[in-house]
Amino acid sequence: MGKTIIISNRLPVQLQISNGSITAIPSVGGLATGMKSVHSGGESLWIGWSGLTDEETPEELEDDIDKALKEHGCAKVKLNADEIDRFYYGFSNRTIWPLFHYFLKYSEFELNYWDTYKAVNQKFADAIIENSDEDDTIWVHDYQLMLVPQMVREKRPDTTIGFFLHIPFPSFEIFRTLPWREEILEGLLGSDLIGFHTYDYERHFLSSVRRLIGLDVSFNEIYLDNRVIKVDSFPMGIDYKKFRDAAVLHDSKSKDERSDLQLRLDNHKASAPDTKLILSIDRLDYSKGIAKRINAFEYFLQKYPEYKEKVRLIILAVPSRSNVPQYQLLKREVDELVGRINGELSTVNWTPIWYFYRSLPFESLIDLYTSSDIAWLTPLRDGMNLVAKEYIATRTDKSGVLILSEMAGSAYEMNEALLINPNNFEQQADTLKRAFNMPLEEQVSRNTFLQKRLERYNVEVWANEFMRSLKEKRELGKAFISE
Ligand code: ADQ
Repeated sequence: MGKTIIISNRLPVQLQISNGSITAIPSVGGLATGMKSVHSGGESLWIGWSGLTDEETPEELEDDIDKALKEHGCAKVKLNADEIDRFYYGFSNRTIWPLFHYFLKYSEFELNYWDTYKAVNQKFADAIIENSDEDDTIWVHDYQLMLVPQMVREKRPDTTIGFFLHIPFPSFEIFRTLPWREEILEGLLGSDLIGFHTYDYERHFLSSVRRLIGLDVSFNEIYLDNRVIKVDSFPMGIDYKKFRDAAVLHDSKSKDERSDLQLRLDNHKASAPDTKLILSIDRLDYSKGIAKRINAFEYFLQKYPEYKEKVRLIILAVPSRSNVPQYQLLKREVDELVGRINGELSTVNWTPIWYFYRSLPFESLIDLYTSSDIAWLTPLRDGMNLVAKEYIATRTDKSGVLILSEMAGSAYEMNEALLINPNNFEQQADTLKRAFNMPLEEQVSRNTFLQKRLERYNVEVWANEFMRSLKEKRELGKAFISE
């Protein structure tokens, strides 16, 4: 039984160089947490980019960096600034990301980006070959590395390879516009198991495989040469206990122990008890529908002016990919919209929108989740959307209303939320009104179901289910060969 090799664009640690010494700090993101059960002890290795380009890495520290990474079970792939520019900001985030989120007009088809994407994927595949044996199990993550499975398969025909896509897989009609569509599919088909968040993404992928490369597909299996490739959906969960425990701890804090943000939120509640807080948290990304949400909020206040001074929208946007032009434009648009609406509608006692453009520490996220009466998440497309799940997990008294876009993968599992179409302002205005007036018993009843499901299908279960399915596939493959 070999070890498990995990591969993602970024490693689950952050390197910090100060005074000539290196520290590797584990990341706290969803993926890093979820993989804990898979990535533990000496049984696994995580391969990825360290976050420092070659230009930012002092040569004399290379060995120390490798040592620091090794302590966390990690090994790095070296990338220079040009590669990051064309592979990460280029093909990954200016070609694939917009296309897979149905923003066809933003998608750039640059040969230059594609060539670097191939070269960098080859670097990752080479790092896997160098660091693994034939009987290891390999799990490749996400859209930056879609060619890796096939590149590894060429050198290691019998190794077990799984791939998970964290973003949507678009419908055939969208996917077919990509000049390198066959190469991407062939890259993915190097895997034994390909996982998606939802059944629809799985269906779209199978349809593209059938129609673009004419392979035999039966139910969720693809037949290629002498191999059978399984395609399945694995909806990603959250670390439910972590959010739950943090919320319980938050509830137990005395006034002295409360953060400044929490005191401000408490003051707000105390000074205007019949006012409700609506929360939205996202990376500042055009796929998250932030600008539309602000417009919809303005529309809500026009349609139902009686809610002026009764609601406040908190927008927490974490800076993201700020050297891609569309993200800069979006930043300007959101800044202007918030400025205009606050300028036009604010009164001495009321600012309709509180806008934070920054990453906040975990404790502050908990302050916001626990203090908000409504969470309003309106992605135009979203692979899953973990914020929706995090909000529900922190509601210790089961109060709170989740308004969620039906375009988010999480909407498939969160039927008790109020599901909306983010392009329909009329529906959203009415839904906000409904949320505002929802009886507590109804909130409790809806959230009871949601919490039970989130607790059961947490991120650890997600990772274990994927690994179980991959190993099962390996055993079946062995039985098939020995027959
Ligand atoms: P993201 O697009 O990043 O992930 P999401 O699933 O919502 O989207 O995860 C965001 C994470 O960042 C959450 O855990 C949230 O708590 C955190 N976060 C957001 N704003 C923050 C802020 N200002 N400060 C600190 N933390 C903040 C991609 C896909 C998703 C998919 C995930 C996992 O786009 O669709 O759900 O991967 O597969």
